[in-house]
Amino acid sequence: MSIETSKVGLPLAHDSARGHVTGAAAYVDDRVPLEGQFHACIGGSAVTRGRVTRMDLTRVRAAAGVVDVITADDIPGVLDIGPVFPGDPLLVADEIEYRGQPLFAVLATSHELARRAVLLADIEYETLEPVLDLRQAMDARYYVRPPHRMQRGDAHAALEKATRRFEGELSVGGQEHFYLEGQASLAIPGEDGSMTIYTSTQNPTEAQKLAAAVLDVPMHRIDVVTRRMGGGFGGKETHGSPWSCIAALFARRSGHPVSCRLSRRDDMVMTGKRHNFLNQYDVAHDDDGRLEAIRYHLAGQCGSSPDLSDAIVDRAMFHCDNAYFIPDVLIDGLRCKTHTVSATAFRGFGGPQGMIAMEAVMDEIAFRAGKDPLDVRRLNLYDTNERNVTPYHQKIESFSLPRILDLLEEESDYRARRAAIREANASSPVLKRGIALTPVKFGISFTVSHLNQAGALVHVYSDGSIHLNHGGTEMGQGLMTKVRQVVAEEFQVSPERIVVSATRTDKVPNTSPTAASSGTDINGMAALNAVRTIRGRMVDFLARKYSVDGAEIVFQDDQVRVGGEILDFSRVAKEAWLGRVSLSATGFYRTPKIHYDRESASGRPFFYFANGAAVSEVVIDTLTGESRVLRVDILHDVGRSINPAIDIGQVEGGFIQGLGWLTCEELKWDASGRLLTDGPATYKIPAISDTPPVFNTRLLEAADNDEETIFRSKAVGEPPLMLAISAWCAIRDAVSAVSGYRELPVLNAPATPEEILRAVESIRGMS
Ligand code: MTE
Ligand code: QUE
Ligand code: MOS
Repeated sequence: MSIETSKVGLPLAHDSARGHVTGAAAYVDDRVPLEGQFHACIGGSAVTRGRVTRMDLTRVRAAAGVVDVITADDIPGVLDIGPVFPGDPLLVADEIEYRGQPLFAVLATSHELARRAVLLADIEYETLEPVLDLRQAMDARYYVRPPHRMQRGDAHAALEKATRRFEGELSVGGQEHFYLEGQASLAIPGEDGSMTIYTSTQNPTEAQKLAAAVLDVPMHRIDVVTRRMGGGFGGKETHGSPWSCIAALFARRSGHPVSCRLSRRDDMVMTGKRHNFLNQYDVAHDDDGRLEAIRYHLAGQCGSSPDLSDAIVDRAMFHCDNAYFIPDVLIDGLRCKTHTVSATAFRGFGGPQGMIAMEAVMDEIAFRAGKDPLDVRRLNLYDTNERNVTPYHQKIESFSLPRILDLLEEESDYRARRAAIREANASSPVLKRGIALTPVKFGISFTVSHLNQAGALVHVYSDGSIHLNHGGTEMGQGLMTKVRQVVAEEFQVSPERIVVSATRTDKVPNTSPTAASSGTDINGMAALNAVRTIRGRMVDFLARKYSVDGAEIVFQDDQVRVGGEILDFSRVAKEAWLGRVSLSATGFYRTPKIHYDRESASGRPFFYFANGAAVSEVVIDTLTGESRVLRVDILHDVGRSINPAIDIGQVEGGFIQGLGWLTCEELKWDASGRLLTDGPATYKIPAISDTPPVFNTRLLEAADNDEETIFRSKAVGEPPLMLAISAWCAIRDAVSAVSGYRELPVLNAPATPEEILRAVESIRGMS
């Protein structure tokens, strides 16, 4: 493969980039309303925990424009749409478990009229005492799922005989997805009980399966179509399905097309967020700052139902080592139940919540050992020889972090800047600066093995144009662009020749959610597999027709060289068609090498690891608690990048989203369980002005993947979010400066101005 003809590695623009900025890229709710289209709106509970004793919907039914009203009794099929375990009734039939939980749904001639009608419900409740606090749930052992343990060695014994030992606790906040496009679905009834559902989901197969279950029809009656989402971030993995099910139900009952899109407030109240965690650790280390043992307690607040919490708390447990070898380790993961909306997937899937605990531990060890935190991090880093076994017994076989840390330390001028900051802080009483360099090691693969599969469908038309379809969904991350480059590469044609169409369950069935950063890895491989089938047929055909050896047939520059002749790719397509060669193929991929036994918590859950590191420099105002990020340097390993422009976009976007999680985004519920932060006025996501004024993002050069991934690239979607932990560590470093570095304060996440001020006050005067 010559460099000139390589399609992978090109910084192509996102294939909807123009559409995104001009508005031509259509989202579900942008469709021109169909003739007779109705609109659904959901009525939620006004109490946090309890039961309905009387529900009078007479006034709702009589309201202007109302066509239909349904409750749990009107669901013909399955009521509980919990994705893995039960616990998620589509409409409450029994106990109410959180404020805003859907009780009934209204169908009206317009969105506005449906919303107005919902307000007219007359409902009486019997209330029960809710559990709202994570610590309270933890103490009461109130769980949505049983605890789970991982261990290697004997942490208890190692801790007992340790000379240097400390305990600590870190509270880590949740996060609202705040996708620009909220949850939206449109169900269009067809012939013979069939239904087509256009929906903003990361998981079309799940939407199909659940609509079928709720309507009590086989899956083949439901087609789900997803062209793109205006952001998903994990919030549309399972939490898009209730709304497509409601739309499908009403569409079935009315025979009309039905749109169900949530208002921003309903979206924030009724759909799940990132799990907040309470992390406790008991740590032993030696005089040099080398870890000896850790005992972790990681408690995730799961809300009212299991949803994906088993896998999410597992992923927190899988990442509480981050990049460091722990000789003896014991990890308990708790899935605590509270009467709040069920927490769900969010970029990193529990990984960030586990990883930040380890980075807090690293800083504390450095503080106690009197060393630069970077030296302690390096000292504890995994290697590929002996200090290479994770708490789940997977060996680190290949590790780019030592090289990344060397390069980044040098390029960011870390040492000199740390010294300069210390010096400057000594003479700056109000403003204090801080700096931190933190690594990320993130396991790639769904830890639930069966999800690591993908399918694709490729057609070559007789004019040489190519149609590509696969099971992954586009949420802005550039998946379609990258898989298109894969197909272009394998056919050696220009990407413009290829069109990627909407993800559809009737084209590629039984797909996994687009999640775990594996979209390109698995769908790219499935597409490659399909292309190889078609290419193989073309080669066989040309070899016969032109009496040449297959080895003499070369695809290059939108052409095919057949012995001495050069044919245009479109001519080959046409000749193959005339020769009655099938130019359509499915492709399939299953990730190799992975296995995991959850019972013994050991195996090789991850095909490989994605790595990166960041240096953040911050300044805090010790009188107001405000913070700013002044400079960020990132070096991230995406293996051999398929599209460096898109990958850099993912790294920058992920970092900023992580920065929001750790600094300004704070979810607040009142004492009765009502979400107070239910709109942009009260929930603060990072603004463009929060972009660090110096923001150097680079992909690791000469990077590779030792595993046979798609063109040796590495997944990029989630890992960069955790690079923002460097900013949180830098803020903690800045607070420490208030005590002349004699104290290292507890700093909970998010480090909002209030929390920073609290931490400052806690150590002020201790110098
Ligand atoms: N990038 C954009 N622009 N929008 C998104 O919703 N989701 C993230 C990440 N990057 C997201 C994104 C999450 S949570 C995941 S798991 C991956 O993209 C999914 O896509 P991939 O597997 O194709 O990387
Ligand atoms: C990472 C992920 C997911 C995961 C495991 C990971 C994920 C997801 C599931 C999951 C688990 C069990 C199920 C299911 C999905 O696991 O996104 O339907 O039955 O949905 O390590 O991102
Ligand atoms: Mo991403 S949290 O795996 O959708």
